[in-house]
Amino acid sequence: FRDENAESLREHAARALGRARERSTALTGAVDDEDLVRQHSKLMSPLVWDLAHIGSQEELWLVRDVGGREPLRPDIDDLYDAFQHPRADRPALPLLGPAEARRYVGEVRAKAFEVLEKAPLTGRRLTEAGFAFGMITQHEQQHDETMLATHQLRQGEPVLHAPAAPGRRTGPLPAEVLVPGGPFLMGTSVEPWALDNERPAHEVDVEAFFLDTTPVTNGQYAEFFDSGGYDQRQWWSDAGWEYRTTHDITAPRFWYRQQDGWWRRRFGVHERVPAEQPVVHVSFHEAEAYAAWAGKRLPTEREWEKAARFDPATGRSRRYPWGDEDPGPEHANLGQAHLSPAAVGAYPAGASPLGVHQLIGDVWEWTSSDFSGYPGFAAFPYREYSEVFFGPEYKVLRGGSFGTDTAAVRGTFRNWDYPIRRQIFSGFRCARDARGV
Ligand code: AVJ
Ligand code: FE
Repeated sequence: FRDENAESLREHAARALGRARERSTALTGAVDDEDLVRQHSKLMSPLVWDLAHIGSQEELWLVRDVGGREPLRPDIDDLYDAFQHPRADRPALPLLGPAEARRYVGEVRAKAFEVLEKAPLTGRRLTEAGFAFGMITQHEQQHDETMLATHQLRQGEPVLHAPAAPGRRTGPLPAEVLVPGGPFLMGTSVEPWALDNERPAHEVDVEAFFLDTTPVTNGQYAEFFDSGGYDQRQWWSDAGWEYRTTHDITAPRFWYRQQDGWWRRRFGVHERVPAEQPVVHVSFHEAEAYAAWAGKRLPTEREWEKAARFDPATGRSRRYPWGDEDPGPEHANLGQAHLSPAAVGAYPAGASPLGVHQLIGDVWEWTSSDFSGYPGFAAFPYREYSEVFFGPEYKVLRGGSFGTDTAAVRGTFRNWDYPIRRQIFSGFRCARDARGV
């Protein structure tokens, strides 16, 4: 992929698009048609909406804008415009049925491949290095992760299957790592498929800080619960306490208490909560309360990225904690290879030079930062991708989850959501100041 040769760029884009479509097909093929049109939660779209929306965006951004082709279905643009219809209202729309939606996405994909064969892939930023194809791949993979979250909310027997996530492959790890102070290069101007909000690269100064070696585990989180953390006002922000009390938030989403301890429902399987896996399905507010209880805080986004990318030997920012190499199965728990986070210590080959583990994969990590544009930000190709979300309502999450594809995460990648959300695959790790150390 780093090879600039147009044929290899084309092949890379075609493979990435193909992999995304296999995943969309599997996620929508795992349930019957009735299940596809049903709304499993007010927070989510019916799966059949996500599927046709994937096709609709591909038609708008790739087939029409980049390819200059005639519209296939201009009559349905509005139905699949996420800004026109909130998720809760989507089941009532005159949506394409499952068979029509499948036919539609197939027709759009055939046109997209025609465009791919002819696109110059150099020169204009939309086609350069196959950016538009990269953007469409990432968009589909992001909706695949959203569909995976819908599967998690769905009631009923398990329909998705994957090998169990690996266990620990290290001895005991130190609780924290000291990240040295000083400037580093945040964001990127060169990563070919980086989205507008990751750009441009810019130098930021970060004071020395301690970062947890691994994400906070279920076992650690249960101690917060056991010590009464959910009932103790002092650990919670005003907004967090308001949320905690009005929505009766008493444990991570999908956890329930049995006489012998905590259990959870995970893609239809009922199991004891595994103590060594990172906690998942917690809101920003719960993460923040845990950190306060632990005498720590959440990392800022720049701290997180410095820990993930800074190489102290060279002072350079790298693409991933382990270096510049694309993620392999030895580096990180990504791509729905497993249907849960892996135990802490399961990916020593993915650790950073400073010894921080599992920054990429397993769980999205809440940071304390609001979502905003970097200095010199330029919306591309549309304001609706990132810019309209900038502001204090959204918090940034980093690093990707077990449900994030390798094409849709890197050291610079930024996700965002409301601080109350926890149907996403969200966890966290803690930080603390090292001033005076
Ligand atoms: C980056 C995950 C917040 O799903 O709302 C999908 C990605 N943007 N379609 C989302 C996205 C447009 C976005 N997140
Ligand atoms: Fe979308």
